[in-house]
Amino acid sequence: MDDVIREGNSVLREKAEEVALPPSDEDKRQLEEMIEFLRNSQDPETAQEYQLRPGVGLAAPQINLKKRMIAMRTTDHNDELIELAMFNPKIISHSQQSAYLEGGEGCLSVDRDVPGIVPRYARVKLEAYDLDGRRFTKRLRGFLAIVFQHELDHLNGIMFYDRIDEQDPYKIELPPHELVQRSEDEVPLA
Ligand code: NB4
Ligand code: NI
Repeated sequence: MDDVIREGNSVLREKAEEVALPPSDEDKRQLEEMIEFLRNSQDPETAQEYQLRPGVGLAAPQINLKKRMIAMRTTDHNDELIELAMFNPKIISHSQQSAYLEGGEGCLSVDRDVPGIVPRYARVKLEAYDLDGRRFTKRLRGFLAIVFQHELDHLNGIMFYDRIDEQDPYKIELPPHELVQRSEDEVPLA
């Protein structure tokens, strides 16, 4: 069950390939297995049995598949269970505003703590294809938006700690409206 590959495996640094649509039976089975993995990881019984760390998301490269597939399983702000299986997901628009998880991020492919702020978009609108190969769009915010961006990064070979500021891991970006503007008489003449 725990076939999650770890840091150091170059697959985690590669760009995953688009899945041909409609998805093959094998692609569908693999994506379903990713959802199943998350369910097992969140069930104390099976997690114990297979020695799984709990996960709310999984990207195909983490199980050594160079395919653009993402699974998510968590509750939303209304405590409603959200399970999402996506082929070829992408962000079609996003907020200017950023957000981050207060406790930082972890990764099932990283067996160590990496402290620091991982800046993400606060809200995203995504486009993807479901298990039946049907296109859909969805707006995400809060925790779900952050999980999605963590998984999308995996499809592009990006690890969460790539986004932590090396010099100042707890640096908080200023929101755009607080961007400091020079007064006009300070602007150098061309
Ligand atoms: C992906 C997440 C890391 C940060 C924050 C958190 C958990 C993961 C990695 C953003 C995305 C997996 C995929 C959790 C977890 C809170 C909600 C509901 C009930 C247990 C669950 C535990 F498990 N990260 N693990 N890490 N990854 N919260 N929760 N709880 O999921 O590496 O690329 O079930
Ligand atoms: Ni991860």
